[in-house]
Amino acid sequence: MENSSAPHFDEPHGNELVNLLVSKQEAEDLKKQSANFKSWNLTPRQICDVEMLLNGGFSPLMGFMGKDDYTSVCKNMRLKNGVLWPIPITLDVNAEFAKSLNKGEKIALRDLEGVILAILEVRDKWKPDKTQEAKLVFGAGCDDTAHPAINYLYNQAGEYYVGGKLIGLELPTHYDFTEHRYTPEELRQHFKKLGWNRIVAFQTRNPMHRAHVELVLRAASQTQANVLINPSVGMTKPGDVDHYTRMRVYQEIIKKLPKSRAMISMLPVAMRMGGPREVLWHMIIRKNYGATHFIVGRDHAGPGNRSDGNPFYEPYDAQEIAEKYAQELGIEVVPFQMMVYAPKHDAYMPIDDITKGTEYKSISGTELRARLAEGRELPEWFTYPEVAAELQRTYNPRHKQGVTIFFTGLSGAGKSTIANALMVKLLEHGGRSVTLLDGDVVRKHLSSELGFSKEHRNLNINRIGFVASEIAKHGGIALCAPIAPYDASRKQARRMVTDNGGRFVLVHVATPVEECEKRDRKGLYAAAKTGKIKGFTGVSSPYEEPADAELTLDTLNYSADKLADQVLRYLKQEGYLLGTTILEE
Ligand code: PPS
Repeated sequence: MENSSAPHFDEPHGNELVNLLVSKQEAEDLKKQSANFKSWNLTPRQICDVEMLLNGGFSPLMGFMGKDDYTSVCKNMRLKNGVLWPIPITLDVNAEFAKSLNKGEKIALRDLEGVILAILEVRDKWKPDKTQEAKLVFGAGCDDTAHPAINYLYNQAGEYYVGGKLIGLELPTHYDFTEHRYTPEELRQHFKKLGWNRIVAFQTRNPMHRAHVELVLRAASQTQANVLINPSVGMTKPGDVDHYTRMRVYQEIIKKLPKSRAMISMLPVAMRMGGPREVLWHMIIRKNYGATHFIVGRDHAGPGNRSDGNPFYEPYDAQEIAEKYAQELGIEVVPFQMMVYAPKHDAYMPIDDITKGTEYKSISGTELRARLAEGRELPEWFTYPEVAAELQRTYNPRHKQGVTIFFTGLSGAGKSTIANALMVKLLEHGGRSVTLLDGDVVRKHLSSELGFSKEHRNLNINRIGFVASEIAKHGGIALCAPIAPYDASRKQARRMVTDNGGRFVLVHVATPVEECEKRDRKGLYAAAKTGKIKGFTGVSSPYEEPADAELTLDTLNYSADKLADQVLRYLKQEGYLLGTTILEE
């Protein structure tokens, strides 16, 4: 999508699209000029926002919100000019960067490879009241980081926001499923070419199954519209099925819909899982992409449950608000209840159409994931064999999944000895590739320049976490045996591994410091006591006992051999190993 004129935008929620991209020539010139600009390296979420701003998916926004729009959106769900807009679109940066900026200054916004996607003309910078934002935008449970957007706000977003207009140089490059990627303008043109003027869009962040096919078929027939399968593929809820797998699933699903009445277009949006507010945002976006109708099912864009087990939003909150604002937004809502399978009729139907006493079935996302992890079949009534096969290709059963076994404990606690014994037992067992990342060995090869300050120790654990996460991602077992004295860095390593699709097992080798001192196999405690070694863990540097260990090992009463068996038994119990050669005691 290219435009030779300056950015423009027309009436709010009309049919006009903002186009922030300048011509190729202008982009080249600006790139040269930008050598003198400060640079901001965009986060993955910010890259999604920039793409949606540049391609007009966020019309009528012209850039990242300034303080006045932001405040008004948080409080009233409207931009300061009164246009309905429910979600703040802000550029969060760290304090140091924010402080270096002056009003009117231009900054280069770069993607992960350093490519300049856009220039931002700084209009505003401010320190937001995050508590207030969470409360106003995400509602009840606004201090609960189980909500992905609240977690992002408190734990990932920078302290400051920078607002200003964007000048688009180029859209982020995508190499995957390119035949299913359209800008709003391109999709509108495509609909025109197909002669479609009634289009019902279906938003999804999950694989689709028989229930969803029934739902879109009903929606299409009710509205006499063609179907747009419009999956969010930017960022969704952590732990969701990756978009590559989902796209392969949608390509199977589209074959189940009447030929030439349905198509797939990927939406590069970063979801916030904001339930009622998010549904309005989705409607604005779909209108921009040319849809005339929008399916809103049960718990639309719901983040799941709060830490106390109660839902963040009620299942039909989003439907209610969608219907309330549909007219203003200029897109019709097609509400749907949850679809369930009625064996008696061998059909899917809305749950309210099931007569009392009639049996019905459904499989929740959690149960689906559990079935896949255990390598169990997905029933025919639930999904198509082609879809099941795609999911099984991605979701290895547990005995094929990557695992990190992360030993932590004081120097001399016995971590390396137990980890070594475990490695040998795993190799004897067979069927798994095993890598040992021992504390001393890592320090020799991976972290040779690091010392033992808190900062260096955390960096060391970060590196171990990174390598372990790569091993786990490729289905291997990583055994790590550093001291890892700080809870936060152990948690960070856990996150790195699990975010990469691996499993993480924390094993606390809980030998008391007095015992380690008594054993003192390397003579380090003696040196630490005399002050020869400074900042020694357990003597002159802290060790934070883990409260989140999956296993705690008692080296006072059991040998390394027995303790390695204990870990092995745990791995078998949890399904990470098939069969075992260890005899039960
Ligand atoms: S950390 O804190 O996790 O980064 O430590 P780690 O990489 O496991 O390194 C621990 C090994 O380094 C030796 N050593 C020290 N340990 C603790 N504190 C200080 N100041 C220190 N200086 C050297 C020690 O041999 C540790 O090995 P293990 O196998 O744990 O005894």
